[in-house]
Amino acid sequence: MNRILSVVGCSLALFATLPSSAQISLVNPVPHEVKVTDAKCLPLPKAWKVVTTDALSDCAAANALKTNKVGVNFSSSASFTVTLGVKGDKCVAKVKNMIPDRHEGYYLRIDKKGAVIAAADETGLFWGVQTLLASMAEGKLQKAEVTDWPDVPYRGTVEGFYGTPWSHKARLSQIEFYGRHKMNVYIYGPKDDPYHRNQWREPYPQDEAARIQELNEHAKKHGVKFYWAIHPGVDIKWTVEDRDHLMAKLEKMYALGIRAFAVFFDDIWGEGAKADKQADLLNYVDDHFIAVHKDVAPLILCPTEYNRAWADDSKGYLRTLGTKMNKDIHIMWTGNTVVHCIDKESMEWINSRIDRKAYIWWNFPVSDFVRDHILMGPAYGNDLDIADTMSGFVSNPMEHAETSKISLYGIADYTWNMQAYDSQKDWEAGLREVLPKNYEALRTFALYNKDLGQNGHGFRREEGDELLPLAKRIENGEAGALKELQETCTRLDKAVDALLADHSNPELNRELRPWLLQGKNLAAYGYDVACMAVCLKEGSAAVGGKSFQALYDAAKKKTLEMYELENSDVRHALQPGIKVGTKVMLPMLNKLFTATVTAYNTQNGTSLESSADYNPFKLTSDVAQLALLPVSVRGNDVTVAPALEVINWQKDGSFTIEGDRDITFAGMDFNFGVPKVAGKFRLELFTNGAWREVSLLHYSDNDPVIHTGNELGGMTARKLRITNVSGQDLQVYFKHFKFVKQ
Ligand code: LOG
Repeated sequence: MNRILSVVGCSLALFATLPSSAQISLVNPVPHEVKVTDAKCLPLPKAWKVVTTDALSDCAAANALKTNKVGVNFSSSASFTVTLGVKGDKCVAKVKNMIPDRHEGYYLRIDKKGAVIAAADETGLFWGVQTLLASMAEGKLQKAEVTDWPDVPYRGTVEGFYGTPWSHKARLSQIEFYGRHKMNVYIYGPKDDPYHRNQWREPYPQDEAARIQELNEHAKKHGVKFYWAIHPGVDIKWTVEDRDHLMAKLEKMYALGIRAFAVFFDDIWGEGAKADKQADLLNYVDDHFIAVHKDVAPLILCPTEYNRAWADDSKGYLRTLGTKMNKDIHIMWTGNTVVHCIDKESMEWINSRIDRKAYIWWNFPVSDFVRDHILMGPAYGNDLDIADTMSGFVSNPMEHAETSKISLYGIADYTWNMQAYDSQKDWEAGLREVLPKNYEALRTFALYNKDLGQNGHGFRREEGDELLPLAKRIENGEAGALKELQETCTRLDKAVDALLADHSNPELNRELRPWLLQGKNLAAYGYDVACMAVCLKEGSAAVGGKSFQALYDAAKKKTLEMYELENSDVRHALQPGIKVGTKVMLPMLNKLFTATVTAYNTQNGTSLESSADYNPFKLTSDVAQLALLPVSVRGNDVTVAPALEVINWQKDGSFTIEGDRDITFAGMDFNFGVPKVAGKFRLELFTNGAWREVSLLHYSDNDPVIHTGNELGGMTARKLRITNVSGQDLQVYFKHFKFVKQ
């Protein structure tokens, strides 16, 4: 009996309840229209052959079938045929009316004898093959018809973060992952590749050029377009000479085979930030490079005012780009602020100014401004009815490439089929994809690694909501709550052990390691605190063989170990710490610790220290962008994490760092990214009840590093303060700030 289950319009929730469509539900992104033509699955064919045109015989789609990982051999004598064709090809003439009239659209029919994939273009054909292969991942053949297309024309990532650029191996793996999940864009623009930004005029050394060439070739095989981005704004002069430098560099990249380009002007100010000059340059490149070569994708610009908070309508930067710059050039946009979710109203706002559909640069899961966190949560929060308002949507991921795949999995789905997007379901599936062997453990650990913590961009994520009822029950002293807390900690501890021991995805293991070690500390601390509370509540002399005092000592030791781990070599040099579970779990434990110790002190007349937090340095500032920067310590070095964007440091604005005890200074240096600014700031130390000024200087006229006068060495003070005394609002960077204790 042939049962026809028609599921049109991508309702995956419905799918999930239908075991018969289980194979198609393995496909990510969710296809738009699916008709399961037989509930029963068949075994996979042992072999298949490809029927196609000469022109397509060596295309990416055909090759993906040949090199498939689902275990089907490729043989010209196989009876199972996969027919591939694009619009107009004879071999798919019979189904030509089924091809969706959309870029990259495809129609796929799978039946007993074979599969037919008919697509609008070659990329669509590749996506059709991906759907076929994904549906076969569990070794079963599901008879079905799929009609599918992407909602957003350009989907993928921009490697656009500060910090260690991805390794070559990581990039190869990313590109393969994008292809599998129908993302068609990878924009190469790591801030810390010198040939992208600081030395943009210079050509790549040979070995690096060869790697870029390999990435580009690899991308072609995976349905992905490799965009190379240049970032000339820091020091560009609007001269013919510099324009020619830029053109020469692009030509060099063209010669390597690159056929897609972007020009970035983010995070700069001054001369490079002028809209009319940027528009002139981009138009020149468009007319004399893109148009001449004919086989190059439309240009992409990342503007200087790339978010609404920075856009000054009265100066008209965006409107100048909108009117002056050729309409085929895309303009990137991060939303209402640097890090923000995207909504309809803000899309209308920007589109009306730039006179085209904005190309979204979504700053998630990027963590370069909160390097103490690793972001393993779902990709949620963007409106689901804005597909038609944008030309592209790319995510800026973390420097932790493998871990980023958890949220990229969802972003692929969101951009392909927005209305059907279910971030939670995709989160689960994404976790499963990166670590199938230990998915449960990864999920447990990820629950504590979703939020970014306090940050200058004010972007926060849900974390630990599932713990809130428990927190309430603990507060109310309800029966069983402490036991549940112990179990929660044990679960976290076991998950961490399982992940530390799992090397099935070595990159993931390497990236997560600092946070896993911290997760282990957190679990141990939580368990001790729970036992302390049990001990107090039950009035027992000991819990688990340990007295209250012993448990207290153990918990205190753990907080110190957490702090030490944060400041050890496990962490990356620029990373301010290693944070896990900071939104709900740690505050809940700290609160319980303090309450328990306070009650114990009252009962027993003791005076055990009841505060849980351990951080010897505190930073305060009335400069908004500095106020939330974390301070970290390694050995004698005390460092404030750098800020990445331009800092608007108002007149008389200052920041202060205060220690929990006196600090004896050995030295200090800092870098505000520009020379000749030492005289515009005043450094003071608070010593013997008064502020004392310390002189500041540069060693030379073009040295951006600010050094302190000799009088600093040996001075002892509780706090230091730096103030903008120039009498004007200043724009500077906050690249580096460090002092050294004796
Ligand atoms: C940078 C980007 C960085 C991100 C998050 C854009 C367009 N530029 O503030 O390189 O990764 O924010 O820190 C940015 O977002 N500047």
